[in-house]
Amino acid sequence: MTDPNDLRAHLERLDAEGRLVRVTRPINKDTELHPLVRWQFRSDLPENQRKGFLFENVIDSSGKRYQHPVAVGVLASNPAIYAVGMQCELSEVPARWKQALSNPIEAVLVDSGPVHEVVLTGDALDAAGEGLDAIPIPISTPGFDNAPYSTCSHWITKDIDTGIRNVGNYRGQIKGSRKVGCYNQGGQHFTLHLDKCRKKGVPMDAALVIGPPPAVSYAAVQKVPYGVDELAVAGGLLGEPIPLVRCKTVDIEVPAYAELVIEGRVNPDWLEPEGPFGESHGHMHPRELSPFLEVTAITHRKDMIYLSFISQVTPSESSVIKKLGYEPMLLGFIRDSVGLSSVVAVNMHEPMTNLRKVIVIKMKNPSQPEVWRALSAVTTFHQGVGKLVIAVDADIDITDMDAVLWAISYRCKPHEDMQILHGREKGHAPPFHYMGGTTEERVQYHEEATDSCLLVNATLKTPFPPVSLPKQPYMERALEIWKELGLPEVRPKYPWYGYSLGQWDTELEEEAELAVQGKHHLTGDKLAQRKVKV
Ligand SMILES: Cc1cc2nc3c(=O)[nH]c(=O)nc-3n(C[C@H](O)[C@H](O)[C@H](O)COP(=O)(O)O)c2cc1C
Ligand SMILES: [Mn+2]
Repeated sequence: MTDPNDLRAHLERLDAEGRLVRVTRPINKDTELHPLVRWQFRSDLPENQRKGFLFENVIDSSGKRYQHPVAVGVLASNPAIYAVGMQCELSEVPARWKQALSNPIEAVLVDSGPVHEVVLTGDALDAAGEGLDAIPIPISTPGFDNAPYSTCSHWITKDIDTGIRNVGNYRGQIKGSRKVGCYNQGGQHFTLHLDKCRKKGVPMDAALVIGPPPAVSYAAVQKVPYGVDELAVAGGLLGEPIPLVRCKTVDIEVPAYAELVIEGRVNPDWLEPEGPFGESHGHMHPRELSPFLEVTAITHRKDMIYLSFISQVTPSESSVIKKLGYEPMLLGFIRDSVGLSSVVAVNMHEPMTNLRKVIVIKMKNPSQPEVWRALSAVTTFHQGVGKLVIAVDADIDITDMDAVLWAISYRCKPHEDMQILHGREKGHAPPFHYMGGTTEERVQYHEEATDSCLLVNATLKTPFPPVSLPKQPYMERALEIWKELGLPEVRPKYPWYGYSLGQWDTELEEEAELAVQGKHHLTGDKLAQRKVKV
């Protein structure tokens, strides 16, 4: 049973577009699988040539052969793959997000779905090599990670006071045939739900969903406000409701067309060490005390496809998947909530830094107080957002750090145009304390770490001379000749022609015009009239 919005329909679309690599030779999920996909992020392969991977013959270090294939990088190895998953053009993605957030569509309950084709409960979960051990969960960072971790695992829980659902993508450390650790960064909605259960003295029902319709995954990784059900946001992204079925052993509903669901309960009174695990801040995240799920059921499709994200050092699938929703949300916040329509675009810088640290905003004719308000607004969006925030004018290509550094170099005086704000949250980032030691020492990781941020106003404060490149028509004509000559194909890099920045006048304009007409002697004669004795 398939559905046009489910993961396997998406994989077919990727395949049809030549964006899926099927690997049929045996691949060791513990040592080979993620490193192989990693090469497309840690090499000079252009972004648009990255692919999704489907491993059809998965083994492990003990030589075990798994029945089920593993897909990695199929949701967001690059923006084009993300757009396939959203079932729209890449250019339509920001509007889809805007639409989904303002018009979420509630999920609907249905009687049955393929995710219940296989149901394992009770003793069946403990049989050797069955249960969690039958699922080919890869090791993301072989040599550093201490276990296989689920990475594309959407934890569904409910607020016990309101009944409102939350879907958050958090990793799961596979700790035994019936136990999955759950790591939460500060402020995650799963933690808020668990805190409520602890206060009431009740366990928390949870379901870990893997491989639902891609729209659900795109919603599960985005920070939407607390109390907004990410399944309704996913419905908004698709323009139709997500069908749900009731779990077999807990009071949770899950997407009927998911590949796999792990049901269970979290006892709010206990924590266990979890980690280390390779993180998107580009370092190994240390062991911390975290809650864990005690598994009560595993349900999946008969021919389940296991889905994994590739994260760690950015760029990665994790940064691509967040960037495409995060940027429209940050822009919407500054323009609509803060009310600054002079901000016209934002770039959350991705390579190495992950998305939250370095943010460039493009502003159209702002007043200087508007620039400072926009810069500080960025740093209030979410915890840890905006360590280096740079405002530039509308002529700067904010996706090109060379151009941004050009603006900083000439349009910004550090003693006047930079501000350091103190007392900011460090967010999801090192440094961490020593990872060994006793439990008490590890608890120190939870101390409130503070950081600061740097705001950089690199907008023009005064008219500047034009950019020193030939005017647009000359560059365009030259490009035609370039092509005529059969020279290698080039893609323009902005700025590729000169333009005025306010400091130019009609006399200089006329002189340049005379020059291109070969009449520069007229200018020479004119200037001779203005000679002065020194
Ligand atoms: C690949 C990937 C892995 C992630 N892993 C975690 C994780 O282990 N723990 C966590 O707290 N957030 C993790 N996140 C970030 C959360 O998915 C994100 O903050 C989301 O907004 C959480 O949902 P919530 O806002 O409902 O809590 C991950 C994101 C991605 C893309
Ligand atoms: Mn949430």
